[in-house]
Amino acid sequence: MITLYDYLPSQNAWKVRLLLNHLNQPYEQVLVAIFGGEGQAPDYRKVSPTGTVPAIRLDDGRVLSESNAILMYLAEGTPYLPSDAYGRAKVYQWLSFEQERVESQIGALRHWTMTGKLPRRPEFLVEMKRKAGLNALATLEAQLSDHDFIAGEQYTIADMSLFAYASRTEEAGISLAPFPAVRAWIARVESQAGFLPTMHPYAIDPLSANELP
Ligand SMILES: N[C@@H](CCC(=O)N[C@@H](CS)C(=O)NCC(=O)O)C(=O)O
Repeated sequence: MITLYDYLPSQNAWKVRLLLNHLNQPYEQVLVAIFGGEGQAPDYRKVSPTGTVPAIRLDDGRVLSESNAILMYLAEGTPYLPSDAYGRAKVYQWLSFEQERVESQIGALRHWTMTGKLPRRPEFLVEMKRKAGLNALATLEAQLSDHDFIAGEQYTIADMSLFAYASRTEEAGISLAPFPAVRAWIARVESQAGFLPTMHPYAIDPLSANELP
């Protein structure tokens, strides 16, 4: 059975929980107190070089980190990752977009907003992230106006990855009202068999008010 190194409010980790749920694959969960410094412990850095969650350990002891790399690995041979080179590359295109334009912008804003750190951040930085988040949503809106799912007509790990933060923009202080195609896509993703509705607020972790080590 695989082990998932997890932190419940992490939407990066939720992506992996979602795919495991779709695949009906059992796993052992090990919680990592990232705000308590456990991510930076030398033993955990051997599992995840950056000290972040999610990470997985396979039955044979091999480890893998970075949410999208884990999705690629676990989706291999399933309907959630195309088998042809172009289809896979298209999924990878949107996974790269997710990391650069969504996770690191909307994800950061959501973290700062939900844990009360926003007022401690420089105003220009918050404004940059908000603008970048809105630009990312406009890109998604254009793509989803022509396609049911982000990489084409098939629900893939690109949708799972993007959903993690693009569906939580209100928690980052960004309204989805101007993005009807994104809202319709959110409803389509939520209606997929095996969708995982449970997500956790940072408030469940009293340590989350701390800065990350
Ligand atoms: N690019 C990474 C980002 C992972 C990440 O930043 N995870 C956060 C939780 S959402 C974390 O573990 N942060 C702890 C830290 O940065 O020390 C991924 O997609 O997995």
